[in-house]
Amino acid sequence: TQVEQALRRAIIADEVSVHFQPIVNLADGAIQGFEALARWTDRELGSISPGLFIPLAEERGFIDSLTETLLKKAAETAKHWPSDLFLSFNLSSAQLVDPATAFNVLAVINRVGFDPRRLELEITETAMMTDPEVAAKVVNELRSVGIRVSLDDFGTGQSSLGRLRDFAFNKVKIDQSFVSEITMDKSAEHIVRAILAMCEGLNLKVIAEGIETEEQAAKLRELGCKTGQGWLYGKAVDAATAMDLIEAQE
Ligand code: G
Ligand code: G
Ligand code: MN
Ligand code: NA
Repeated sequence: TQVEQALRRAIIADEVSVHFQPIVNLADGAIQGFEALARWTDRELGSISPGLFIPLAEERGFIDSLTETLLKKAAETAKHWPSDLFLSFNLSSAQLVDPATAFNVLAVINRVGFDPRRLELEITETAMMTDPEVAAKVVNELRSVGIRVSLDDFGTGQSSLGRLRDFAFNKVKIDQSFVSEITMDKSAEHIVRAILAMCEGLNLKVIAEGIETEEQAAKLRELGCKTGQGWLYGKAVDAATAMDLIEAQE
C-alpha cells in the first residue's frame, strides 16, 4: 500500500521520531519519567498515528527495525535526563512472542549507554495472550537484566487477573477509559478503587493514564493513586521541550 511504502521510506530516511509524555507524582506534579511515543508525519499523507503504523509494521514484518530505531532514539534522549528519571517504552505484540527480544533490547541500550534499570517496557494484555509462555519468558529475561515491565491499558484486555501472578510485572497502567469516567460514573470509581487495592496487595506500582482534568486528578489522589499521566500534565513533546520541562522543575 501507499502508507506501507511511505513508512518503509521514512524508516530508512530516519523520519520517524519519538516524543515524550511526562509521568508525574500526583501529589505535587513532579516529573518522574516519560513515556516514549512514536510520531511520524509524511510529506504527502500528513501525520499518521502510531496506532496505525505500528500494527502495519508488525503485519509487514519490519517492526523489529522500526522498534530498534525508536528505542535507540528514546534512550539517546533519556540518557541526558537526571538519573532518577525513567524512560517508559511500548513493546509491540510481535516482540513479546519473539524469544530474541530481551537480547535485542539490551543490545540497543548497551550501545547507547543507557542504564537498563532506568528503562521500563510497557506491554499490553492482548500482546501477552498471543503466546503466554514465550511472553512470560521474555518478561523474565528483561527483569533479570534489571529492566522493569509494566502492564499497559489494564482493564481492557481479555486476560484474566491471574496473569498478574504469572508474569513478573512491576507496574500496572490503569487504562484511560476508567480515568475519563471516574468523576461521572460510580462504577468506574469502584473499578479503580479495586485495581489500587489489588495492586497494593500484589506489590505492584500503579500509573493512571489519560488524566485530563483537575477533578480526575483529585479523585485519583483521594483513592490513593500516586502516579499518573495525561493532558492535564502534558502531551507528548519533542526531546528539547522535554528537557525544558525537566530543567524548569529543578
Ligand atoms: O501516542 P498515541 O495515542 O497516538 O499512540 C497510539 C498507540 O500507539 C498507543 O497504543 C501507543 O501505545 C502506541 N505506540 C506509540 N508509540 C509506540 C511505540 O514506539 N511502539 C509501540 N509498539 N507502540 C507505540
Ligand atoms: O496504549 P497507550 O496507553 O500506550 O497509549 C497512549 C496514548 O494515549 C497515546 O496515544 C497518547 O497520545 C494518548 N494520551 C495520553 N494522554 C492522554 C489524555 O490525557 N487524553 C487522551 N485522550 N489521550 C491521551
Ligand atoms: Mn503505553
Ligand atoms: Na495505556
